[in-house]
Amino acid sequence: MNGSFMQSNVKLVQFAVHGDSRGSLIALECEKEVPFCVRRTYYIYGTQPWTPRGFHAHRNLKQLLIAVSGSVNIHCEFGGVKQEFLLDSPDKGLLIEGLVWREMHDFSEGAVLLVLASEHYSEEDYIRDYEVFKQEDQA
Ligand code: T46
Repeated sequence: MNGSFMQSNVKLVQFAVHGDSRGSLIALECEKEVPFCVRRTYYIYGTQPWTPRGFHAHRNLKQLLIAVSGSVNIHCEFGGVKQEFLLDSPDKGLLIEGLVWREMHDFSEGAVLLVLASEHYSEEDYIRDYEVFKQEDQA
C-alpha cells in the first residue's frame, strides 16, 4: 500500500471480533476504534453491481466505511495517487479523512455499506467536480 495513504488520508483498519458458537459481534466506540465523534450514520443498500456511486471528495469530513454485508470496491485518489480498497467483511473498515476523491464500484448482490461520519450532512463540504478536486489536491 502506498505510504501517503497509510500515513494520513486513507487507512484500512481491522476490527476485533467477539465471536463464539452463537456468532460474531463487533463493537465500535468513538475515539477508540472510530477516531472521531460520530455525528451521523447512514447506510447504502439496494445497489446494482454495474452502478457506481460517490465521485466526489470532502473538504473536512472524516468517515469510516464498513461493508456490513457483501462487498464493494472503494477507489480513492489523494496526492496524485490512486488506490483501490476491497471492503468484503464486516470486520474491516476504511477510514477516509481530508481531501480524498472516492468512488464506490462493484457492489455485490445484497451489499450494505455502513458509513460513520464525523459531521452532519453538508452539501457545502462536497467537491463533486473532479477538475476542482485536482486543483485543490495539487495546491
Ligand atoms: C460518501 C460516500 C461514501 C442526505 O440527505 N444525507 C446524507 O447524510 C447523505 C450521505 C446523503 N444525503 C442525500 C443527498 C443525495 O440527495 O442522499 C442522496 C444521495 O447522496 P449521494 O449521491 O451523495 O450518495 P453517494 O453514495 O454518492 O455518496 C455517499 C455520501 O454522500 C458521501 O459523503 O463519502 O457515500
